[in-house]
Amino acid sequence: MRISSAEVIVTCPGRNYVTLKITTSDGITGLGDATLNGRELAVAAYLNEHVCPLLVGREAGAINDTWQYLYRGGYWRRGPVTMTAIAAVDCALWDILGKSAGMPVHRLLGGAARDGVLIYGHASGQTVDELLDDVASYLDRGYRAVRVQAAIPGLDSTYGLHHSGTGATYEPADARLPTENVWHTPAYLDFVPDMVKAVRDRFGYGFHLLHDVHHRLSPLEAAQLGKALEPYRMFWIEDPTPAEDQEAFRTIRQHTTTPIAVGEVFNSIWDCQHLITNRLIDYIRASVSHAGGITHLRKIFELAELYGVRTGSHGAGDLSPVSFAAALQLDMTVPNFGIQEYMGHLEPASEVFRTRYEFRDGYMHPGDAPGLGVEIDEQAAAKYPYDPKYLPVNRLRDGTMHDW
Ligand code: EZ4
Ligand code: CO
Repeated sequence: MRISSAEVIVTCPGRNYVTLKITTSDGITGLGDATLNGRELAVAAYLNEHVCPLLVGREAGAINDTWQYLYRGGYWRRGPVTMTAIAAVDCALWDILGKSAGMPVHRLLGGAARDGVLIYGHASGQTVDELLDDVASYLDRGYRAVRVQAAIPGLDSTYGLHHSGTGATYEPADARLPTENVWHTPAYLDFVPDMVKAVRDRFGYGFHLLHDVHHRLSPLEAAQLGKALEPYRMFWIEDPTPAEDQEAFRTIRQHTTTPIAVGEVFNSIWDCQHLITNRLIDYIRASVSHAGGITHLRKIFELAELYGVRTGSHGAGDLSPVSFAAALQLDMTVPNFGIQEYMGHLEPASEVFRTRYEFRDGYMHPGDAPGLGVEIDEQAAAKYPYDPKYLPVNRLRDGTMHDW
């Protein structure tokens, strides 16, 4: 079974998504998510210009060789654009293999190691009261794990909040040119422990509680936050510092027992080798679509297993339903699974992507459909043309650029 064509589909049903569709000589199609928020067309061009021509004629089942061919053969290794492109090819080939075998991908990976995938949802509010109402709605719907974010008093804007009143998940890439946010660490550190305390005071400890710091703190500030949150038994704090500096996590580690998750911006095992092998983190957040696909993410997860690090993959709305379906397939199989982020997708995404996964009692179930279990409606996709949008940027009050 050989690859007969590889096409890139760019569409904007609620937000921009880039999807790779590979077709074989037997007429089987496979999908891979190639979306890189704010840099979508770079990956589309990388695929169209430099990868799709290499795929035609290759054996579709040669997933390992194709991965190595694109990674080693490209000479210029790693990086988010390259690794997102390779990921899309990898996921599409797993999808094809599953469909040709008549099995969901998790069975090809050795079979399910659990009954379902624990997910966490995103609760938020412009005020703590609004956040509490949102947490209540997640718990009412059966969620067993909730991420909490609320507007920080004294700052004009805060990342990671739903758009007020719409009830829809937030879309961080919100403007034709990057929105400028202003950040002030003392305001944040003063607020977050009170916010988390309010959640535990109202709802107790019978569910997992998470919070995303979004790379804003220094290691010592992160250590202070972790200590302040210890009484509230967090499942994790996420991305406490920018993680290029892996050794910096030792400082956080030495000062707090609050678990640490990191890695949504990682694109290869080399980004987290030191963090994992030195046991500096508790959860690795790399995703199937930004870290080289199922083949490479499985390698990261297996390294993590050796060192007692569990998985907690990124699953924001800018990873398409194709990515989420692939994540669930892998999550089902790894022994050291921790949790999976599930932010959901803005409509009309469900018109373009037909998914089979189902939410029940706090868990997501990938279903038994062959392959990844997701299809694309190309006619629907064509109705929603690309709409360029950037992620915001962040400055301190004196104008200094800060991490967003
Ligand atoms: O900012 O996916 O945990 N989720 C997040 C996301 C990321 C976006 C970046 O494109 O931090 O909201
Ligand atoms: Co995050």
